[in-house]
Amino acid sequence: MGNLLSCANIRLGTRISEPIEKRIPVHHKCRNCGRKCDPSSPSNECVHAKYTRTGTKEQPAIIRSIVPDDRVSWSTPLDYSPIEFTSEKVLKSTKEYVDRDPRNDPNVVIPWNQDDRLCDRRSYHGKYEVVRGVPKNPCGRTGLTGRGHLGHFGPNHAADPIVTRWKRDQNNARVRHPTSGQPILQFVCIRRKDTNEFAIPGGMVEKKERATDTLRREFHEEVLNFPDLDENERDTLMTTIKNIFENGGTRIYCGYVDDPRNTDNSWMETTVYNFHDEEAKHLALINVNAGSDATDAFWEDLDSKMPLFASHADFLRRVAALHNSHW
Ligand code: RP5
Repeated sequence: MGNLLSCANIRLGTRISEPIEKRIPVHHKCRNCGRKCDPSSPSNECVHAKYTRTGTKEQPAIIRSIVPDDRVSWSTPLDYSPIEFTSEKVLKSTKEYVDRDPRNDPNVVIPWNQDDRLCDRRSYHGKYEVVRGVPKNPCGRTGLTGRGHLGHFGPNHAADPIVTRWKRDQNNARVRHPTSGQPILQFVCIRRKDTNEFAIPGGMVEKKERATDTLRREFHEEVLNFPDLDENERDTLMTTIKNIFENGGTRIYCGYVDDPRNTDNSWMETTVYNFHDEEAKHLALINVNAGSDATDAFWEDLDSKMPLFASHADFLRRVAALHNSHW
């Protein structure tokens, strides 16, 4: 696979050298901006104030401390009292892959900024600082310290496969958008079980896994669920998908994600690839079905108006630009 990827001019693990401010326009969904921007909340607070997956029966609500837009950067002064929060699930986990807190145990030594083969702790944005024993979010304040629901301090790596095809009419002609006049792309979309939001079927890179393998595994787990197919049919489908995922794809983005789980000490980074079926010969023919982490899976038109989880709208915008499609 390495050869094929290099033929397509794709180098995995490439570090992004541009300044973060240029690459990341948002640090928004993991922050309480302090303005009254949640129309659905009776208390009129910021839509992202409540930490994700809290405020449930199992987990009382955690509200992030306020970080105004112009106080996100660590270099701007702020009278700052972030809330410390790590979920019970993370704290009690005995999995080898989930970090223990070095602040509570001097025997815990974590190889920051390194890939120790079990876990890649490098950031796509260069070396991060480690302050009082834990990493400091390179994009600034989030109003929350600890790990929240994330297993690692520092970067938690994910991979996002964007599978696309052209929207076509009964005569197989590309459908154009009535306003923009540009052809419409469709992508494989899921509805996430945890937040109920629309999303790309991505997921966490598991221990010792390469991000490129995560792309296929997650696509498989989240959208390919065919209880009605016999073993042969399923094998044929799996072989087709395996070939396409191994034969390249276009790298769209790698770096920080504006994920609602980010904290001052733990954050999401991802590798995004686009697998496009230009002629509707393989991936475009697949009927997708929700798998383990999704309540629904379907082909959806790319459109800037669609609300999506984390930075997924930004990734789709990049795909639309790549194919000159409607956005
Ligand atoms: C996002 O979280 C990434 O872009 C990826 O889609 C996702 C991975 O987390 P899980 O879906 O495994 O929760 O930041």
